[in-house]
Amino acid sequence: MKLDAVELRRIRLPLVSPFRTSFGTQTARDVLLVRAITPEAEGWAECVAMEEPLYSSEYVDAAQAVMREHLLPRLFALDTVTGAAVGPALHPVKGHLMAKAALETAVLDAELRATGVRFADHLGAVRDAVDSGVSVGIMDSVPALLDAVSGYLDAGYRRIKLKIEPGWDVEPVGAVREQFGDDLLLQVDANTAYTLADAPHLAKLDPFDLLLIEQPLDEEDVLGHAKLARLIRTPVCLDESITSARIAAAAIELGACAIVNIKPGRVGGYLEARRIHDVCAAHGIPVWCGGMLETGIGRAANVALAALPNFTLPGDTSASDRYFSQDVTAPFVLEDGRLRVPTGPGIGVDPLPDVLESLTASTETISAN
Ligand code: SMG
Ligand code: MG
Repeated sequence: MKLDAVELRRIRLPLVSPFRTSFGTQTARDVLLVRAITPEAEGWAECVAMEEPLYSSEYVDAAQAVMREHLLPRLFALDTVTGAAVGPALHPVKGHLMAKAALETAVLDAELRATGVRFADHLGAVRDAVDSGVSVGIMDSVPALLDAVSGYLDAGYRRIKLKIEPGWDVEPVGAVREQFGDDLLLQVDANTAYTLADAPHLAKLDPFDLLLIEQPLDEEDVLGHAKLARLIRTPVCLDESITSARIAAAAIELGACAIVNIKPGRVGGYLEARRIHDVCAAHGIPVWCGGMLETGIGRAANVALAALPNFTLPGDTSASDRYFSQDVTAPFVLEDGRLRVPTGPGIGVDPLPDVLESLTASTETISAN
């Protein structure tokens, strides 16, 4: 396949409600969509880099710049391009995993559409639908939180994840456990807000029988997570720290995580995400699919990944209306607390042209010659 051109399109979507984490509050998504144009087919992907470098060092303006200046020239230099060839071609460029992931996914989508293969089948999916969890932001009060959780449970979500930070942890988590009972699958995510010195405080979450605590410490503090894991009963899950299969293997050997959150954007693409899935499976470490407030484009690919065998915990694979009143594709909807894996070739969804146009802030097309 020859890569003729790539369109980089920025769209802006308001969120249905503000989403607050330990690192900031979001009210809208500024999304970079990538469209790979080849003679045989077009492929779509979504770059998960956020507007500001607060979740990780990447941010969307930088992702677009590195694609234009450093990544795309390397892809255009290839005589033929395939999804599998993208990673090796971009390897000399350090970092920028979210930008690389989006390019690999767009090329892979074009390739799979051209050959009539589903993304899910290419990855090795074993399920037609995946269990949906929901990530619940930090709220102004415990009653507001209980209200929000109650609404999500009524909608059918199979697992609740509460964002926590110092000052919003033991009390709200205890209140949710108390209100909704012991059967609720409940977990927390700190987005690096604590230090190892907080271990005695985090141990106060032990009685709530959480599925896991996600990324309590700094992304570079893998050893700290291993030490923390010996001081608390709640299983430690890593998100930000896991940027490759190699790091996943090291973190597991160190005892830094009992569970891994896999986000394809964070690790450089779905092919590396699958390698992490495989490394974890080989070590008996369950995984689940994270989320970056994706539109239907990114969500479709995530749902395909979440259908792999070792994704045994519900993911942050929520319905479109969790974040958006109008998605750019046909919306993903909960069916008995699950999302259905798309059935068409490639990622199996297409942007709705009118919606896409109405949300577009800018478009840039970069051609091979
Ligand atoms: O897509 O439902 C989603 C978001 C899930 O909490 C979520 N993501 O650390 O796991 C995480 C966060 C990162 C993004 S927060 C802006
Ligand atoms: Mg997280």
